[in-house]
Amino acid sequence: MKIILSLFFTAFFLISLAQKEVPETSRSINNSQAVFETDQQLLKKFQDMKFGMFVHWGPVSLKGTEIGWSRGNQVSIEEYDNLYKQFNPTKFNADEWIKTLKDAGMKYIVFTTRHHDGFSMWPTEYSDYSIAATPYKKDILMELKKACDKYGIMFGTYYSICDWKNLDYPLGSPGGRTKKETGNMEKFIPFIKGQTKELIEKYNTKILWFDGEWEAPWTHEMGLDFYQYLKGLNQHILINNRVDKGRKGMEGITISKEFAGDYATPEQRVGTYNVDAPWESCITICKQWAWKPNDKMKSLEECLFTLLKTVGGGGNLLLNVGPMPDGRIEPRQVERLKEMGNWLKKYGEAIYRTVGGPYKPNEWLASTRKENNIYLFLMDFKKSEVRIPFPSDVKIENCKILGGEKLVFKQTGELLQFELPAKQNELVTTIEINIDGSAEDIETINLN
Ligand code: H79
Repeated sequence: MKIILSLFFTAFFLISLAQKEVPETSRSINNSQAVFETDQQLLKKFQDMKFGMFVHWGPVSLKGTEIGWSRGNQVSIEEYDNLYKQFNPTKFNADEWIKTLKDAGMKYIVFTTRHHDGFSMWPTEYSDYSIAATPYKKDILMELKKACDKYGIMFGTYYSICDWKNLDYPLGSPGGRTKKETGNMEKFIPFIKGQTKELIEKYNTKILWFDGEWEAPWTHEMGLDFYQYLKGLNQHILINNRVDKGRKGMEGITISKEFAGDYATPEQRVGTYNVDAPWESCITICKQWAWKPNDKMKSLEECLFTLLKTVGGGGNLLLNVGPMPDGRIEPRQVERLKEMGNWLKKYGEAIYRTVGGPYKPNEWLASTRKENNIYLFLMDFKKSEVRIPFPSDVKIENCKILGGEKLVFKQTGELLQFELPAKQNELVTTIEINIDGSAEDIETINLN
């Protein structure tokens, strides 16, 4: 019996070796000479873009429930894991998506290549549970990548570290609350390294947006090692802070030297003002990440104010859409995005390539600055007179409605006052203040 068993295990071992060769994984942090740092030029380019599209998509859109989280919850595991057999988004058109994105004034995309449910949205050599096994078959990811190149859009990929389906990953559905006997991180890590290598080398992804790092099987050491491995493949990519364990909850705007990650990722909220370290808020246009029929959609006002408060606070906004099972982005969402784009066409000079502040955003005011200009965004502002603190040692040369009329202003001590023209029929009144000197040198100003 013992002999039979050992023969069986040897055979099993040989078979697993014969499977896809996995990339070298043993680069240890402790004795590694290589310490890879953020590509500052790329980071600057990223921060200048301000506005991107997050896309959460997969076979789960057929059910209209939440991606990953509904597995073993609203949808049984058995049903969830078989949805791919019906996933056939015949109306998917990468060109149309990227045109929609561009018309929205967005400059980059982050697309879910593999969420917590473990389904790969590209034909990967490391798993059979992928887009290649659907009736659709086609490489959605490559089509998106090509459309991004055509329209000058930065291409980025979301990738979940946790995988509640994969037997090598120790936790399972629902929501990582069950344990798998077969869990083995030493087998799992080569799998995620192999997959992300494909994203870097075959799809030339510029952003790796990790998630699912909060679960216990993933450690700080693994995060550091993974970050170094990826930067070793290509130093000119950005990796969010969820590659490591440094995120403190959903706020998490800090990045530190201790933890790996090029920028911070507050989720479903505008990050707290920080113009010294890079961050990006990811926020859904409706309520769910993945498509849900008749999901409550945010108003233009809400979308626009969210963008202004985010950019005014020093961050980027990654606004999420969940495409439908037929491959289209929902028309009402496309319409909302177009409205954002129309506003940005008019006022984009006060958004792109700016720095947040000097005012810490509040409910009615956000601000940005560039060279010798300060831009103020008055949101839902009902009064005709603006009175705000302003440094007395900074000389104002000019004050006007952006793209419009000049305003008469009064600067007394630490106070700036000006009257607004009678009729303000835009959601936002955008003011441009020219100063004598660099606006970026002004200290942060707190509003009451
Ligand atoms: O991919 C998106 C989410 O699935 C993932 N991160 C973003 C980018 C995410 N990770 N953690 N969370 C979301 C927070 C978890 C929130 C939950 Fe829920 C509350 C899980 C279950 C209840 C949100 C609401 C998800 C399902 C219902």
